[in-house]
Amino acid sequence: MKMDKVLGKLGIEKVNEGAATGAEWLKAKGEKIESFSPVDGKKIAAVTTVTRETYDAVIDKAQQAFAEWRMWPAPKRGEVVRQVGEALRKYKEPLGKLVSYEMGKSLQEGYGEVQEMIDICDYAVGLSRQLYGLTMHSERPLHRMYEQWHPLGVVGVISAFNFPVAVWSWNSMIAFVCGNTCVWKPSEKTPLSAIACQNIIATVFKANNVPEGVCGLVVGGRDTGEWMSSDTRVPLVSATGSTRMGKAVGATVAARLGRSLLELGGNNAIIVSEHADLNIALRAAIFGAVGTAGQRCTTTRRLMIHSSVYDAFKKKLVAAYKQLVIGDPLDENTHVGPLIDKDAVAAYTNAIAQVKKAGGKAVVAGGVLEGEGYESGCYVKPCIFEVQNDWEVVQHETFAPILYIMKFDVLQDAIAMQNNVPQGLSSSIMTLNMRESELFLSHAGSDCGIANVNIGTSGAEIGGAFGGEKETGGGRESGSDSWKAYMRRQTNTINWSDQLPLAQGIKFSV
Ligand code: UN1
Repeated sequence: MKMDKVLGKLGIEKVNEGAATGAEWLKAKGEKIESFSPVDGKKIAAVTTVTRETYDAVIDKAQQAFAEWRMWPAPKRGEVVRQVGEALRKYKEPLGKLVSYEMGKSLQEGYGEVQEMIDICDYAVGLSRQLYGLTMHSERPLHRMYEQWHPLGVVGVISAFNFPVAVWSWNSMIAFVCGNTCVWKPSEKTPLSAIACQNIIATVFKANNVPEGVCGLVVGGRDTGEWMSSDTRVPLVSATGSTRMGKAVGATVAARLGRSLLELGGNNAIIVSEHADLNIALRAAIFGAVGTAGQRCTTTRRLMIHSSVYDAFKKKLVAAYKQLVIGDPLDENTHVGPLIDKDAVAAYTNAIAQVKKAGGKAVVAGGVLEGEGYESGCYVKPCIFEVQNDWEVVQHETFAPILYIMKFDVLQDAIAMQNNVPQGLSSSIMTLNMRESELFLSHAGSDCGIANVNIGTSGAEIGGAFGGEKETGGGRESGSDSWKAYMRRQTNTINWSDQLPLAQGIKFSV
């Protein structure tokens, strides 16, 4: 594939300065970071990171722009976002290809990610006419009470490499219709996909005379994230990534009593009941475990299989894993692409060593692939181990295609096992038995933010609220009423009488 052509279509060859206030690119002066493709190990480009000075300039501009942008009627802001969705439809092919090449996910998933951006734009357009508040009855005569939702100001968005563009759009498109301005710090592992998005959105914003500063970009490392977290000019920081990162961001934002919206690690399980449709369970488990090479926060990491179907299901898994094609993600026949970089490969091999040390039995062995097509050193074999849930390594999220399987006899035990991890993002049960599925979905069931029946743990639609409990961070992004996190609620009481009665019947006269 001609990547130069793809980059050209996305305007990357012109601008890679790493800081934009909107359509305007600032001359960044920080260190250069190089973006290497895990697909073939080649350098795609070097991007200049921001210094504190450039970062401050972008935030200042975002603050100034907010004063104007918040006065645009929400449906007018929605109209601009509608046009962003149109532009993304136009650029779906090159942007999907760049995501696939820079991040390493399969081309289908690269396109799927851009589709997720288009979907959230459509959703945000409708939402721009539905930022509803409640009305209440006042206890005082001739008084009226209601609540309004107002924008917050500058929203900082910190995103991870694994969904280099979609997660930004979930946050930003909703934040925009709510009247906020956004400054995005993308993962330093995928800066080019971010620059491509900035170019696309800036063109649409410029054509609509959106004030410069509504959509900013700061490419940088951990220090940039720290500046954002401690910056009182940024009332909300929405961060997606590892639990370690989220704890640092959450603590720093909390120290200044700011707001954070955290979407962190998962340790997602599927329960395969004795009443499961095993063919559906198999497909869901495999896509969940090896899709995106195990690098989704919703990746299926654990399977609890009922003892009566355990051997049969294990056999099916082994047979299916043998069919997996591992290789160039831009080739449509490939199922599993590379991991993001060699550090991720080291984490994978390290986790396997720990599993083995703990006594885990390999059902499908792992290993790093070498030879033709695997020169980048980032390709690994998806593997399966029989383990126990309470092992340290099983309790942690390793961002790689390692699937842990366990046996159970009683559904309640499987639910307890599934809940007995520090994370609480996604979960599912495979069963055709209504009593089992209702138990799983009940308050005595899954403790996760997402609980599914007869579909896997990954691949959520944008219409629902996305996020989870415990070490997953508690935040909700995307659909349902997640928009409320990007706004501040104001309660208003209006007196249209000629008296001043006090609430609670208090008498006070002077
Ligand atoms: C993530 O991995 O950070 O549900 C997000 C899914 C995708 C989003 C994953 N829609 O798997």
